[in-house]
Amino acid sequence: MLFGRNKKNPIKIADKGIVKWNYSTCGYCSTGCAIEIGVNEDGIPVGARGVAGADVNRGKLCLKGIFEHEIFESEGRGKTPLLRDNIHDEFKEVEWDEALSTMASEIKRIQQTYGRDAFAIVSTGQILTEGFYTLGKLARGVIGTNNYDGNTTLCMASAVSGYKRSFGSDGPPGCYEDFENTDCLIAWGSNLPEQHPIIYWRFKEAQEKRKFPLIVVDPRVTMLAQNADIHLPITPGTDVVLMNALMHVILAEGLQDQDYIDANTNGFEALKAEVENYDPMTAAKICGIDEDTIRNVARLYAKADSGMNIWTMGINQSTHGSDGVVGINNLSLITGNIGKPGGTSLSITGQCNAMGTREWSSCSGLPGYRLLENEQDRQEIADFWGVDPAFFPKKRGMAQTDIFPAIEAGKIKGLWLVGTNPMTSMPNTARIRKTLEKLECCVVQDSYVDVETTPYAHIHLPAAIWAEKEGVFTNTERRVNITRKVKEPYHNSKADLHIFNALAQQFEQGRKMNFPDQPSEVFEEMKTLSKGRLVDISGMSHDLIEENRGVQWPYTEQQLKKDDKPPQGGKRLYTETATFRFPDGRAKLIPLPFADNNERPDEQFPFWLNSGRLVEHFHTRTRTGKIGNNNKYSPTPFMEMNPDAAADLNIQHQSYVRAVSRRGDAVVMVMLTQRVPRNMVFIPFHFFDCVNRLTLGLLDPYSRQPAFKQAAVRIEPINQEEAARLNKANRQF
Ligand SMILES: Nc1nc2c(c(=O)[nH]1)N[C@H]1C(S)=C(S)[C@@H](COP(=O)(O)OP(=O)(O)OC[C@H]3O[C@@H](n4cnc5c(=O)[nH]c(N)nc54)[C@H](O)[C@@H]3O)O[C@H]1N2
Ligand SMILES: Nc1nc2c(c(=O)[nH]1)N[C@H]1C(S)=C(S)[C@@H](COP(=O)(O)OP(=O)(O)OC[C@H]3O[C@@H](n4cnc5c(=O)[nH]c(N)nc54)[C@H](O)[C@@H]3O)O[C@H]1N2
Ligand code: SF4
Ligand SMILES: [Mo]
Repeated sequence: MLFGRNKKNPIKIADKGIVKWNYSTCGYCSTGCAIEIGVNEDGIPVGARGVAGADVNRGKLCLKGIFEHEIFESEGRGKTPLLRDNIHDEFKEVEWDEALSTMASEIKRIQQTYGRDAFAIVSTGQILTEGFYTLGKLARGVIGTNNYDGNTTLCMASAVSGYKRSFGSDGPPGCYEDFENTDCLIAWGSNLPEQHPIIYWRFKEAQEKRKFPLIVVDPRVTMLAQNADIHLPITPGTDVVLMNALMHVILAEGLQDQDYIDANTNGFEALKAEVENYDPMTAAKICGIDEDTIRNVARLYAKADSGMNIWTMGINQSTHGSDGVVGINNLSLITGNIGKPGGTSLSITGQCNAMGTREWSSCSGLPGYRLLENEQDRQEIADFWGVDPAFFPKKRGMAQTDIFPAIEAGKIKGLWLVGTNPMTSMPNTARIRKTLEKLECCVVQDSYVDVETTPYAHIHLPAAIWAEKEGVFTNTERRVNITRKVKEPYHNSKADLHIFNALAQQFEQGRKMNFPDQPSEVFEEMKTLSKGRLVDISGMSHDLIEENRGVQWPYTEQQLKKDDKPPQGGKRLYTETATFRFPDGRAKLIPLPFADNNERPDEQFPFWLNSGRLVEHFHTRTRTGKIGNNNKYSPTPFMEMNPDAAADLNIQHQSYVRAVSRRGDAVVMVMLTQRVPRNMVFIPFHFFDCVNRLTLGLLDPYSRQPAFKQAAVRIEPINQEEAARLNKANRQF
């Protein structure tokens, strides 16, 4: 019966001696896969596997999750706190008490000399929510600086700002299950197969079962575009024009859902008047998509019973980032596609806990989506924490992208970087380098000591990584999932939560307040503060979350009492009529006139510079650069270039070139591919001293997010030996 069995040579999986599997949530992207880490009898993590019963990933993991157990002992981890007076001195190894008391006295000195806001904090989207909440309490209630923000300004700020402008609050209204219900999907500047492989799998499986069209808007032929029914290779930075043109057609042909508009929105007439200016013929000249295609897509989307829009960095990282999000929301609202199965406007988030920081870190406000500008919100939090409400600023301070220029201008003298690496991730590296050199005190709190900001640090605080600690993350679909502690922190590193608590004890006000060290106790505080808010998690507990492999918010105490098993958290927001977060419950339709304000290619710099990501790497490679099975796919900085453009310049495949912008230059290996059009090059941003030496990073006026995706460069052939030598320095593995 088992015919040919011996010929097949089945794969044998080596026995790794795993004695226990620990439940966790992947610490890379915002998909939020449930993952189990296997430890051997010595307690060493030796394997990883997806959790079958988890709704998000149903047993699957991508290339990064599969090797995630290798990060605990990876190269370059920080072992013990480091301290020095001057960035040109050697570091000395110190104990935590000395590092934190020095840090606290530096904060006090800087604040007393230059004012409270002269000490800034830039945090991340990658620590556990309990850590975020505690850092917020420390920053807002104890240190009291208003210049406190996160790297989410490089990432999700436009989505947050667009949701607030349209719906009155942040909070993505849809979920992954919408793929199983939609009749038409438009993906704007989002490359799911590489950046959210398991969300992609959820979409693909849904589409295989029930055919529906996929429309991809991206100037590059990404992996997702290769799968599209219609690919719209848009002129960079002009999505708002395409959105207006789609709405023009929808309204001109009466394809809108007028009943929904009348019952749920304000501003329809003003929107209508604006989109009248964007007939497809005029729009085509700006956005590069022909008239017929614009009309076809508008009809396909508006006539579908339910239509879904998703987007990621192709929209957010633009000078029209916030407007792009509002434009997508406008499209969804006029077709009645919010809060219904398969009809939504879903921002695909980025980092594993980009949502957690938005909800709980107090970065741009106060916990639980509360606002510094709202007196009642300030009073509630002040009472709960035991702080004088007058201590809180009355409006939010600087965003990350304004903090760096303020250092340059001498207004900010001290900076604490928590889990972010601006030397590689911010635009215009040369400027960031000079900026960091100006600081009187720079603290780097990172799981790695070889991160590119360490050379500018006076204090390095080694943080425990991911599953060396316990707590929750929130994913793209508002699902809160838990990471249990798999092992003790590496050497003398400490959990971020512990570091924040210990620093709080260095301040008189911090000693008066409650700073619990147990993540479950911190979670209880968050639950209490969430009651009655949009982000209500009062029905959840760490154990309930683990049992159910994640629970979506809102999940209230009342829902818990109903004893529904498994707990049904909030799949969708705004499911009832006029329940948006403005006083009258109506969403806003906002007209979006287009202003062409990007750096564009010209004679001197003839190529668009596009940048983004690869499936095997995560961001600045502090982690994936050390994992052989990830790094081997792309150890060398490279650039996608169109073969016709390369032929014009006599550039060969796999040769090195210099890419030059008005800011600087970068040496990269050429990869010839039709993925990019003739007037564009694409460089992944994972490499140090590479694409961000070139980027300009003009800011969106609402969100302050940089336009990483649009700049102009020229390409020059160079000496190959010299280039190869330069590039060796960038190889981490
Ligand atoms: N493997 C891996 N996965 C990740 C990450 C990672 O580093 N590695 N990072 C995570 C994070 S934090 C984030 S934010 C997400 C990002 O996820 P994505 O946004 O999907 O990834 P990117 O490659 O940055 O950009 C997506 C696309 O935007 C396109 N684009 C450029 N300009 C425009 C434009 O003007 N209009 C439109 N419509 N599109 C444009 C680019 O061509 C690119 O293909 O990925 C998350 N997942
Ligand atoms: N050109 C260009 N630039 C970009 C982008 C682009 O598309 N193009 N994308 C932007 C986007 S969307 C993002 S999100 C940013 C990302 O930019 P960054 O946030 O600067 O990049 P990461 O490498 O993720 O940095 C996270 C740091 O946290 C550390 N870390 C990991 N786990 C922990 C932990 O548990 N605790 C602590 N304390 N530290 C930890 C890591 O070692 C790493 O140094 O880059 C932005 N920059
Ligand atoms: S898709 Fe994202 S969350 Fe899932 S395993 Fe991959 S990196 Fe982790
Ligand atoms: Mo991001």
